[in-house]
Amino acid sequence: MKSTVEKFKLIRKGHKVIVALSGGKDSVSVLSALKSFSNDLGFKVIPLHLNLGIGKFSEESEAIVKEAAAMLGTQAVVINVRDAIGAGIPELALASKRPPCSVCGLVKRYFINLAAVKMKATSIALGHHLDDLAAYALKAILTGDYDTLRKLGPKTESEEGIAVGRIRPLYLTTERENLVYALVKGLPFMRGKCPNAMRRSFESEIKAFMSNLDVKHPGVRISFMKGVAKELIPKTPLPTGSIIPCRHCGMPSKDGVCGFCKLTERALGKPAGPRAAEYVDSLIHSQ
Ligand code: Q46
Ligand code: ZN
Repeated sequence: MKSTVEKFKLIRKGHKVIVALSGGKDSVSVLSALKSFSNDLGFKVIPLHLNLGIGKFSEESEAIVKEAAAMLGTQAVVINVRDAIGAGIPELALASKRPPCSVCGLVKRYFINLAAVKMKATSIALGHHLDDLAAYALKAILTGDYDTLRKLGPKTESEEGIAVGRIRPLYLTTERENLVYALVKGLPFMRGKCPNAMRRSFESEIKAFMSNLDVKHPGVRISFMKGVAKELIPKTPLPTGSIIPCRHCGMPSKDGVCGFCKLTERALGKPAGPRAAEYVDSLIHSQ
């Protein structure tokens, strides 16, 4: 992970890096590894967790995140989505008539970015590993989805004051290596699955195909992702239209109202961006 951080210049001296922790092995390993060389490279690490309000699953995830953070000598900032806006993922999905995972993805991206902007973080570290990223990238190429492909690099750039860039320290690390790391280090991590987790069959097929290929031709996924980062992403055209601040909450939007404010207006009758911002502000000031 350290060599990936150095190779792709993901973190520099003086940076403030938020680690988005789900409680799973991947994000917990990222926190552990980044902490282990943060003094060496001179950056600061802040663990951040979102309690999504998905019953027992969310309670267990929060407890594991707190345990892992304490074991690594730090404390996690925990955003409780239900406390923040009065509804968790199940209620939002029901009221908006959208699939829980699509609502969840939007809510997670929104709160993590919001917290990172408020904390003036330099980047957000995500726990996406090589197996998933290589499968997503091949799927994007096979289906001609270049918008998605462009987002699959080792880092995305920040937009001053409204969006904090994301980094992927596990870009060249396999899921298996990551699991071994977590086990060897004795890190606590969530073993149970979210009740809403679905098997995405096409992605799983591609993932299985690529890991078989990697057994026969070791390193093929690494060279593929290095090629994606170095050759394909820089040559993929940027989308047209600019990003403008949401008129309710100031977060990024394409047309003046962000996806989170649209979703919450539909589900709760009022855009919840301003309420979320107030909650995150008071959380940060109470730390
Ligand atoms: S937490 Fe959220 Fe996942 Fe649960 S509701 Fe779906 S997206 S499955 S990673
Ligand atoms: Zn908004």
